Amino acid sequence: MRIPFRAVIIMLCVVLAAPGALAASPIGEMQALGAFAIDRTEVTVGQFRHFTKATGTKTFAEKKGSGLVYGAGWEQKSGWGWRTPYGKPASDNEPAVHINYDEAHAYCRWAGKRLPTDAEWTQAAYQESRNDPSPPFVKGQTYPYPTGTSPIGANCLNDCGPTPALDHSKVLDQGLGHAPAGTTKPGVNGLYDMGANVWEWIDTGAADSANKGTRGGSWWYGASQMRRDSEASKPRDMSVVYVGFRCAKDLP
Ligand SMILES: [Ca+2]
Repeated sequence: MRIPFRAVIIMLCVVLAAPGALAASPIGEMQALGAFAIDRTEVTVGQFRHFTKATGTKTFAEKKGSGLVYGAGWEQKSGWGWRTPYGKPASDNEPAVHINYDEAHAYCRWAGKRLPTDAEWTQAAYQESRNDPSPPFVKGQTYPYPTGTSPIGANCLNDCGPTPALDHSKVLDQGLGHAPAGTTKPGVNGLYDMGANVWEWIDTGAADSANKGTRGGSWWYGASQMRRDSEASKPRDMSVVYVGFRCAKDLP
């Protein structure tokens, strides 16, 4: 079948106008939740690679040549960054980490999105809003964990049952490391890894605030960090092996 030249130009313009479309999530893009939608998975290495190529971005951790992990206090690990989270190249479906707040913010803006607010993130994580949720979830119900009534199925430290985590324990003082995005059990609102895997930057405080919020805990922590009352914040310029992000956007 021949495609008219004009149609090709129109299709090309649509793609170029929506850069986020070039970086589709591995299991479909976003979940609508009323007035906003949120990414179903943490932003991946493959998605972040599209962003760096399109914008020429070099992250703070890349410029410094190292990223942080907590061992005997904070430790700088040479050669750790979003391409090489534990010192070796990551697959495209792994969560992008060693990304600081402003870099996460810039990615979401490039993708036509933004970082979620704390209210949006917590609604998405703990309150089932789908009209026809998959069992055992019930519309309107609020859950103690993003995985539901129990933390089982998340990639956390010790409390969450079997995990699809990639085993990087040889280079860590604690824990196994992250799992590829979207490979743990889907939770409230069909979202993956809102509890644990990697902490997620959220848009909190004043625009110029030195510290920004993170939510959900990570593979380095037990299930208590996955709960709603577990609020945390970090310096906005911090690039850490267990901190990543996902994006949200307004719906018309
Ligand atoms: Ca997470």
